[in-house]
Amino acid sequence: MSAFRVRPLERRAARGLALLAALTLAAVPGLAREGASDGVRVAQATPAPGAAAAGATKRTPAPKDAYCYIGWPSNGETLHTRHIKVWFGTRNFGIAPAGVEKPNTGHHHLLIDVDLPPLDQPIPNDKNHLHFGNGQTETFIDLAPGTHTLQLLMGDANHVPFDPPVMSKKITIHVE
Ligand SMILES: [Cu+2]
Repeated sequence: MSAFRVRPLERRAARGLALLAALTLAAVPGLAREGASDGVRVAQATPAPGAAAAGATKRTPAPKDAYCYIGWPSNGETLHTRHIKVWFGTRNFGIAPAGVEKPNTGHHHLLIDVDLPPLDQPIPNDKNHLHFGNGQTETFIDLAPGTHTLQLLMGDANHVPFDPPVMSKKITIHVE
């Protein structure tokens, strides 16, 4: 009587597994795109037991006047190289490695060609979201010719953006 009754059992099972896989990926932000991990600086840290108890979405407070900026390249710059140095600046805020909980400090994340991720979850860890968990303030990235966007977003010890977010303006660059 039902259409499901006549469908072969193994096909239904396969559909069920595919659905389960899709749901699992959807439930873990960042994991779905984690296949391409080139340039990833640190592994996504598992939240500390304390943080887990308080909820994975806990955000660390930050001063309202704290922000980041991209010191190089400049917004609108045309670059004649695909190997690009990027340096990060911070105002009214300090740098600490990932995993270190110290008030008013965090580590940089460079967002390449993406909008801001959800601010109440750990920042994804993939080729569009680079983590600088050792406290680095500069890097080199390789970009294909064309127009690209760059933005900095500071993350706390657990890679979660601050409240309010400590971030830079999104800049646009042209690579030739
Ligand atoms: Cu991070």
